Amino acid sequence: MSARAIPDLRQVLRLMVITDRELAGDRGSPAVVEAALGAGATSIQLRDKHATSRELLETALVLRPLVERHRALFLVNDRFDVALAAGAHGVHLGDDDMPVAEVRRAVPRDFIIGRSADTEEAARAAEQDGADYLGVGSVFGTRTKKEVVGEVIGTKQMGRVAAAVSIPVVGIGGITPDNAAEVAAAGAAGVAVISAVMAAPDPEAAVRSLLEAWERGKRCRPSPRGRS
Ligand code: TZP
Ligand code: MG
Repeated sequence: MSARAIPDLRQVLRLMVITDRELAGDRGSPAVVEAALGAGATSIQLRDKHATSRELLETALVLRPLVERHRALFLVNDRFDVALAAGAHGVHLGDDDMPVAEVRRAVPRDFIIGRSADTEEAARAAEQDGADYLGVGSVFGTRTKKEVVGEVIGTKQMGRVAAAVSIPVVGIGGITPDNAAEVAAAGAAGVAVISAVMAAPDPEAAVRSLLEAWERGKRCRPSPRGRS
């Protein structure tokens, strides 16, 4: 059985919290996720580069009912097979994962596929292959993903990527309550964060601050197509 369909993808992409087992520490990812959802996080992406397939599935099965209770979006990083087995709404794929077009052929029609892209060319290709949204970054410097240290694209480039496609774009990398407004103003449909919530001493307060910043930034954005 898969999770209930998501009526408006753009709306639920506003604030994506990506899990990190180490940063959650003794609290555990499910407790931090629960707090984040309670404060209004709109999407949860399960990401654990060290988990076995079985561990990833077990965690996904713990998180799914929490996410569903809050009518949020539930995605699994890297592994569409685990996402399907857990009844998640979709998967987030990067350069090392199965190609979007292959996954699109293997999943039900309403299964959501996200793809990382940091150039207009990569973004257009992902859209053509069937991606439903893009994760674009690293917008700011981050210490959470080792490979991207030094590969910061900034909000201008993120905005150019967003303008190159018609699917929604989520900014990722180094996003905090202090800079989330800038990401909203640059044309993203949402922000994706790891450390800003998973490492926060008070994840609920962090989510509330991110959402406030988001709304502030959105008001500064020219919206020719009337998108929110
Ligand atoms: N992809 C691009 S940057 C990044 C990922 C997974 C890490 C984001 O983590 P943080 O802590 O929100 O900067
Ligand atoms: Mg990946």
